[in-house]
Amino acid sequence: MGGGKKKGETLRLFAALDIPEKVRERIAEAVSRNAGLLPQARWVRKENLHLTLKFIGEYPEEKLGGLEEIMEAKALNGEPFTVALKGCGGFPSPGKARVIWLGMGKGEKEAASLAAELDSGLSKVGVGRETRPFRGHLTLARLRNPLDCSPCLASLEEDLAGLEDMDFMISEITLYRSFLRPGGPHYVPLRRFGLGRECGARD
Ligand code: 2AM
Repeated sequence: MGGGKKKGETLRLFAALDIPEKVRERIAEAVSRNAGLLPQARWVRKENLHLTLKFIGEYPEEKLGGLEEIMEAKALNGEPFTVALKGCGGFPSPGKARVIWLGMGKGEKEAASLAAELDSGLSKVGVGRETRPFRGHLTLARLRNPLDCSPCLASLEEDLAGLEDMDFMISEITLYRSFLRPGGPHYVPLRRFGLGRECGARD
């Protein structure tokens, strides 16, 4: 953790829920079997798979302490919950998708409530409010141009049918720094905040 911060710079940040390694592996296997159905897509690398709660965007490094305080308080107010990933879809629609995603069969209500708390809390330290309703999802791939992804979605969904049974506990929120690189984004965890308990670890 740490993310190589320098004084006076802005950091591209987001808050997310991490998923266990065995779930990532299961998803990555299905993606490798199905990616050929959609060669135009940029598939998210295994280590980058996450559930976004709040995209913060560029944020001044010197104000990071205040932002972390709010995240800590919101996490402390929450409690651990179970998540199960289920179903595939496309944003804005499967027929004209720019994003391919995995949905939440369990835990979406809790994730939505955390996202709303972060959205209102972080607005007090200069973070823009979310205008769209929260849709709990894990992005699998992005497309530069909208495309009919229905056949790929059907195949992925069949391949990932057992994923719902691999449910897992979420016990913390992670603050990530994102580095946009030509080969794809690189995400660095800056700090984790325990849900309902104090455990914010930092380098
Ligand atoms: P997504 O999963 O819906 O693509 C890091 O970029 C994370 O922040 C991504 O997972 C992305 O969500 C989310 N995010 C939300 N709004 C964003 C924006 N305007 N630009 C980049 N990422 C955004």
